Amino acid sequence: MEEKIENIKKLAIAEIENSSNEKELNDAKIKYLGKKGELTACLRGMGSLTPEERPVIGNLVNIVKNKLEEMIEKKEEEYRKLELDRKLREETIDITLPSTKIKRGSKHPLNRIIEEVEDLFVSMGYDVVTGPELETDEYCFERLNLPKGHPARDMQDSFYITSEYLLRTQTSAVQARAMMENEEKSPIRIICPGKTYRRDDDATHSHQFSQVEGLVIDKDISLADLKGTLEVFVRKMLGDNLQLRFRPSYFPFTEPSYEVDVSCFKCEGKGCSLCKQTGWIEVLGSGIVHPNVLKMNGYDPEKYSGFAFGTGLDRLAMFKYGITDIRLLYKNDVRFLKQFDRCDR
Ligand code: 2NM
Repeated sequence: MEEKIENIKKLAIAEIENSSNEKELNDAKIKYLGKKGELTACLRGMGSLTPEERPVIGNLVNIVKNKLEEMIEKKEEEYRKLELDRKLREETIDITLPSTKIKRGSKHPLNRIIEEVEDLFVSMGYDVVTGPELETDEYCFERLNLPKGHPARDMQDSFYITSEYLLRTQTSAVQARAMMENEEKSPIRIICPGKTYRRDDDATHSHQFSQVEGLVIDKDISLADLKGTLEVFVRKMLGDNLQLRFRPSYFPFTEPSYEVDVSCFKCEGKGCSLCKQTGWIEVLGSGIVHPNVLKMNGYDPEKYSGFAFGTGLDRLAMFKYGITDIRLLYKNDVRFLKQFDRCDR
């Protein structure tokens, strides 16, 4: 019996020492010390021993058991350390590596233009007003003196959602709202920048574009106010020395109406490809607010008069930055947008 135990001890020690991972160690533990283990079997077999032998063998088994347990514990500790080392090595970060660069966005050229326009008009006492892009027929057309049957209402030109709702074709809808919402019917001085929609799509037209429209209503507003204001506006945006030309035109919401041309900022009026050899470039629509528009939005045309104007911000951005395809303004390609960073003053 003693010999058998010594034998088990030798084999167990060898197996524990030769184990190369936690699993092998655990297998050895079960094999020798488990419930059905070889050493446990020795204790069970004590019944067949003489009373004299029992304490001797019992003692021996316990000594061996303690020795093996001690060894296993040491080994387990070793494996735990190895595992911890491995984990630490795996999770090590090299704090001397350069960090990943945070990519900075850049301001969209249209936003640059809008901010510049807003700054100018706010400095002259205007409010900036915005409104919904989904508009009603009432605000987009009816209240702006565009009665049913007017060609500008054509289904072919506008995005109708239902027979009553459409994507606004111009930001003047916001101005009709401002007039209606002004319950005291007090003077108004506003600009309305924003997105507008028409069924058009080529290098110079986008189905979605951006506009800014201005509206001033007060007592004794005249064409002189309109001309002075637009002169300041155009010269601030496109150049101090530019000349303006007011050309009679037609808009349903103004009477009289004018298209405003600016002397070509590329050839200074001599004639070039940009101005199509005319020396002039059309930049704005404008006019004296039609009495019907005042009336329909609650203002007394006997008491008040007003002027209004509108321009495409895309065109303005294209002129100012020399962009030749309007669609570039709506692609949001960072390589395109980045180029305007150097326009920061
Ligand atoms: C333009 C040209 C001419 C305009 C008119 C109005 C309002 F609200 F008074 F009816 N807002 N904007 C207007 C006038 C817009 O854009 C080319």
